[in-house]
Amino acid sequence: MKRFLTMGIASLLTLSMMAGCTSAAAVSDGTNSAKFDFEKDDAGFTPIYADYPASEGVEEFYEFQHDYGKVPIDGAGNGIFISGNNHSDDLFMGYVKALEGFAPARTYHFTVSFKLATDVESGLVGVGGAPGESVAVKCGVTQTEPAALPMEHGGVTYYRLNIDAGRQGNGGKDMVVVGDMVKEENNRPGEYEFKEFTAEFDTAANVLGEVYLVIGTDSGFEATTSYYLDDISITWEEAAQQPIVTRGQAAQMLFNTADRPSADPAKCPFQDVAQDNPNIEAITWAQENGYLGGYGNGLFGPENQMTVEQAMVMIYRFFSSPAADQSVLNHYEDGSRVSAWAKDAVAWTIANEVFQPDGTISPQEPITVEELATCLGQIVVAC
Ligand SMILES: [Ca+2]
Repeated sequence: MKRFLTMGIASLLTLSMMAGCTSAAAVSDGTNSAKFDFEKDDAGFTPIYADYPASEGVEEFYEFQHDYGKVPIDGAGNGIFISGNNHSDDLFMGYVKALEGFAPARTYHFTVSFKLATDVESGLVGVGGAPGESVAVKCGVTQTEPAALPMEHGGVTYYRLNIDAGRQGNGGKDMVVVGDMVKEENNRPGEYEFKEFTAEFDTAANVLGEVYLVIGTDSGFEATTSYYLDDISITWEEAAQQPIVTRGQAAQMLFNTADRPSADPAKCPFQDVAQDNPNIEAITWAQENGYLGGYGNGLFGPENQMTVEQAMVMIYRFFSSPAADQSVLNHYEDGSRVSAWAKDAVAWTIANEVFQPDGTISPQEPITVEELATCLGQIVVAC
C-alpha cells in the first residue's frame, strides 16, 4: 500500500517534469482564450513527427525541417513552418502546444481556429496520392501530451503517436480531420495562400490542469509537404455536463493512482469484460485485490455508472478498510441516506479529507470524473 502511494507521488512528479519541458504557458488570464500570432516568437509550439522508421539518419532522409519566421504571404508577418518528405507511405507532422491553468480533471469545450499557408494546387498527381487532396489537415485538444514513441511492427521499429490521430485521411479519437492542403482561391503554382480551419472538442484537463493543442498533417502523398501555421486561437468554457465515471473507468483511475501495477488480463473473471476492453487490466487488478467486486453472477458492469458511495467504498478498501467513526455523517443533512454497507467507507474518506463533500454527500448520485480524480488526488497528497 505505502509503496503504491509513494510511487503515485513519483509518477505525478514525473508528469510535472515532463510538462515543464514543453514550454507550458499559463493561459488562465480570465479571458478563457489564448491567441498566437507568432509576431514575437514561436510561442512555445514544438514540432512533432511520427509514422516514420526509427533508424539512423532518417530525419535527414525525410528532410525534416521546422522553423520560425516570415510567412510568404503579404501582411502575414511571422508564423511557424514545418516540412517533411514522406518516404514511408504515411507521415504525420505538426506542432504541439501545452496549455495550463485549467481545473484538474474538469471537462472543457474548446473551439480552435487557425490558418495554414499552403502552396499546393488542386488536382495534382503524386506518388501514393495527390499532394493536396491526399494530405489531411488534423487538429486535436488532448489530455495526454502528444509524443512520437518507438514501437515495433513487423520487425521494424517506427515512431508512432501515443495519441489516436487516426490514419492518413481518417480522424481518430484524439484528432479530427478539418480539411486538406489544397489551395482554394488562386491556383497559381508556387504561391502560398492561407486556408482557415476550425474545430471543436470536449476534453478533460489532466491532473496537472493541462491540455495539449496539436495541429498537423497526415500524408498519403509520398513526397515533400511544407506549410506554415499562423493566427492560432483557442477558446474554452466548462462543459455543461461533466462526464460521470463508469465502473471500468473507476478501476482504471484507481489503477493509475497506484502507478499501474501489473495484472494478468487473462485472469479476469467477468464475462462482460471483453479481452480488448481498455480497462481490463485495471478491472482484474481491482477485483484480485478486493477493491471492486462483480455483481456475483460473473458480471462486472464495466459501463455502468458509479455512485458516490460506491466510489468511496472502492477507495476505503484500497486503504484496507480501517476502523471508522460514522458520527461524522451526522454533520451532513443527507448523512443518514448513505447505504448501510457504505457508511464506514464514506465516514472514513470524509474524516481523512479524501472526500470533501460540499454540504451534502449525495451518496446515490453518479460521481463525476472530476470528483473522483479529486478524491484520488487527495490520496496522493495525503500520503
Ligand atoms: Ca503572424
